[in-house]
Amino acid sequence: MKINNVQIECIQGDITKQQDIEVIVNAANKFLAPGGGVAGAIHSKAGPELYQECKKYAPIETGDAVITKGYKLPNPFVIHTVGPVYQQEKNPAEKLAMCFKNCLLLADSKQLKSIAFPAISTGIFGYPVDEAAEVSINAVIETIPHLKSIQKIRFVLFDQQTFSIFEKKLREINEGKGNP
Ligand code: AR6
Repeated sequence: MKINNVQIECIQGDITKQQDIEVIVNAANKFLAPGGGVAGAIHSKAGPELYQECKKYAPIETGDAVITKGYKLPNPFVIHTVGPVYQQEKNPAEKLAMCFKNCLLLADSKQLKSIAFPAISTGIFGYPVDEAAEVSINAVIETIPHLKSIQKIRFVLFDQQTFSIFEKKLREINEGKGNP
């Protein structure tokens, strides 16, 4: 799908293996500590220097985003954002949308051209995938008109089910916009 010349795509895969992307997004915790899921995979591949840098910026609030180097990852940069814990947040959709918006604006402010997101909050933080897909894709689409540098936005979905839900949602939204 293309909006204002920005490509949005969904693939099934591992966020730590996106060779052609300048910045990957980490579904972090407030302390920017390694943890499990995406954060565990990113920190173990990047090496211990990543957490050393993260400590300087922690703690951060839900919906906020900070950027670090990528160290041993194939990507020069990582943006860390904290998604909402679905059962604990009063307005999880608003917070999840903030994550996407803040990550995109931060990457854009660093003149980066490509960014990859995981399905933030849909693992340990318990956000239902169907709802998260709708909120996440719409947040990306709404932010695109504010971007100057970003040309490619990729959702990297780990398992087949999450991938199919995101792919279906992206297709529905695209068709709803009158695109073939
Ligand atoms: N690449 C892409 N997606 C992945 C990968 C991977 N390597 N590994 C898991 N996923 P989660 P959250 C998927 O739990 O819900 C951490 O401990 C996973 O299947 O990583 O935002 C942090 O430190 C799911 O669909 O993130 C926080 O404490 C999605 O990525 C907490 O978990 C998000 O799962 C954050 O929880």
